[in-house]
Amino acid sequence: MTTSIIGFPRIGENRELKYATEKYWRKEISEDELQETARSLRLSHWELIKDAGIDEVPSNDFSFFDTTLDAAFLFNIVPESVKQLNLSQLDRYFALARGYQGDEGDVKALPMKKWFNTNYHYLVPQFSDKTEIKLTDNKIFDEFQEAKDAGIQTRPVIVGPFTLLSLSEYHDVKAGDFVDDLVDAYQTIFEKLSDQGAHWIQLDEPELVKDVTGDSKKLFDEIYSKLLSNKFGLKVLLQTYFGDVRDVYNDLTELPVDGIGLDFIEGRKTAELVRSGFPDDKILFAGVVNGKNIWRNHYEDTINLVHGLGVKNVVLSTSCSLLHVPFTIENEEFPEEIKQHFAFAKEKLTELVELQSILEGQGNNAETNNKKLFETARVTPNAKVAETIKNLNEESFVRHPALAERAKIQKGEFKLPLLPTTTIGSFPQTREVKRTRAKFRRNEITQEEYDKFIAGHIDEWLKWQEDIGLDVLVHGEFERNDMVEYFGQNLDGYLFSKNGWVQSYGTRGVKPPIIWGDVARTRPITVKWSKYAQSKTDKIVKGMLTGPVTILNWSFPREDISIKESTLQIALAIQEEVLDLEANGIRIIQIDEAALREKLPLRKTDWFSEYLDWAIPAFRLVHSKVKPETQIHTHMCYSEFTDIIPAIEQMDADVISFEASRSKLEILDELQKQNFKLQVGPGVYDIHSPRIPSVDEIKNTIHAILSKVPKEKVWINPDCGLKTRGITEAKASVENLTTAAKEVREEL
Ligand code: THG
Ligand code: ZN
Repeated sequence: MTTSIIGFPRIGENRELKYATEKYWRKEISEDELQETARSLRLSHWELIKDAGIDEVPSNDFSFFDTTLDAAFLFNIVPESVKQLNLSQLDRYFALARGYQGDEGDVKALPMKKWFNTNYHYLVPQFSDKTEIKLTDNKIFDEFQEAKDAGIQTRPVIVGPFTLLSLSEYHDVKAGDFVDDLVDAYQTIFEKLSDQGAHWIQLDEPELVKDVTGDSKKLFDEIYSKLLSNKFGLKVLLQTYFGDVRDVYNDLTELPVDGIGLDFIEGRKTAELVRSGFPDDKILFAGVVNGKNIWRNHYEDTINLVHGLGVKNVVLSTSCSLLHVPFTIENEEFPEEIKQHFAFAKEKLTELVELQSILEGQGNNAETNNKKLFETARVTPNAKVAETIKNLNEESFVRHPALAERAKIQKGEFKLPLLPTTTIGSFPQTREVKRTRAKFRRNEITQEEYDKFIAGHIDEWLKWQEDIGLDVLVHGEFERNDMVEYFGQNLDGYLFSKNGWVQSYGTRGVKPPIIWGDVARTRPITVKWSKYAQSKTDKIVKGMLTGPVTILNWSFPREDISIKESTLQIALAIQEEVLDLEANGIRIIQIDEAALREKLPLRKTDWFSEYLDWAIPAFRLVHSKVKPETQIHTHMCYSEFTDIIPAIEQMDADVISFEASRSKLEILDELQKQNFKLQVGPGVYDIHSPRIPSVDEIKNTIHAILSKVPKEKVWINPDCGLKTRGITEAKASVENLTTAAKEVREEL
């Protein structure tokens, strides 16, 4: 039995790649210096994997930004505007990733989307009638050679053709138009790698864990029957992850591939499928070590699982790329009793090797030590929380009176004008703001100094909001780092790593907190600053909270209790906060569910039973007890929720704001068609770009909204928080927004 992994984090133990890349963008280092950093990271990661005892090491899992973008770049799926930029190959690549504005022209970045059910984002390749598929890059070959020269035989990895075509966007063309050319290009890769001395290639096809039926199944069949007609002597590993392949399992086992990679962690049916029969002439790459969470593997369960499969050739592997977990636990400062329960990327390599030894009958110590970890209770349950959850009944999740009745009461209460204006919550997190928070954290300034700084910012921004005539104000969230980390730091049951960075997109990372035990609120979290802000103005200041589903989705969850149970615990904590805000005079409370859509199961059949049936009630629990006159807002990033509109309605908030400007307000048609009942604030401009929208542009957008949504239900706001924007553009944009709203209001 041997071991392998699907991919390794590429940013480096101390985010070396992030810092070098950002320096290169600021022109502080040369391309050669950046390439040298990249080369040394790749080499050290290959050596680390090999030295840990992993038998088969992947290559080309490295990327300067995103591996889907790498594939698009390799196959020449590049818009004409970018091809024409007279730049180096690397700078054209970065132009695709980040846009380009300069002497050579003005090019927008490719759109970015969530990578399946993760917090990682990929860039969406764009096909048009100008797209001509051919190999125009050498990265996959160069990296194979680089490893080979260092004495390491690797298995090059690339996004598979089915997933690549399925994730792309098409302009006046369709995926089927490109199958032949794309298959030719993949075969050329096979041939070249084979010539270079490669034995294997790994084609990542996570798209296969979705519903693969109808046209999608046809596309898959067409691609693979052509692609595998000649492998040029290479062995092909067809790698899937993030679920099971129930729709195509029987097809896969009959394909002339040499290895099939399956996910035994998220794939609920994987074991059952494999037990139904797996061919002796193929190798099962069994994803038994969780690539997405940070808990130690339960060896006994894993060994029993592998034994029970009855498969002849097994390679032990991870459930997905280790990209989704931090680099190593070694640099963390948790006490040993806590640390021993965690395995980050590097530690997962050791787990695979130990599992291999145990399966070969030699892992006595490892087996005993692992057993101990699971023998005794890790945490003491919080009896009070358990009792509260036990006593929840249907009524606990229902707010009274019903939406329409509340709307009437709130109308009388707030006396807001038509098209009320507001913002999503955060204002620019300038270097000064971040630095001051850091100083406070390191005890370099006193609580009084820090409070004075935050209060000063709130005062300043409240005054600006009043001056430009916004209707519902916010305090600006200057005291918060990340919208999840901040709440975690104020809840019982959470742990925080010092260096547990996970790539979110490009050079940007997040540090997901760890849910260690039962979650409970121990003290007010946001009350102080919301109350302060409200005391400073006669206008209404919105309270700002993160919802339970988003807090859970952006944390590393427990594996000893269900996600539903943890979410209910978080919901109760946030419920206390909501009621505390209300008791302290906050009359509008926004509960963000930015990540609600993200963890929607990849298969439609699982949407309700596996997710929405508990996620939506968890949200309702948070606000079910507020007074009729308290208005509940929610906000969602990414407007791809046309297919779950009834579920969104069931969240039973009074107002929802969402990103709409980039999706060209398509969602409004759906809202109209489905007679959506909530008041809505479809973002009227894109905050992800520094560009300032003009008054006329915003007025046009407002008119477009009013043609679909009754004017009594419309709110006017940007499409997301302003924390990543500079002060100048943030202010100018929101000023134009209020002017536009006022002008349209006068027309009505
Ligand atoms: N929080 C969390 N997850 C998220 C977002 C978030 N996922 C989706 C979306 N927002 C991703 N967007 C970002 C935007 C900015 C950053 C990260 C993810 C970012 N990161 C800094 C970096 O990598 O330099 C972190 C700097 C720091 O805190 O020291 O700017 O909002 N959980
Ligand atoms: Zn948002």
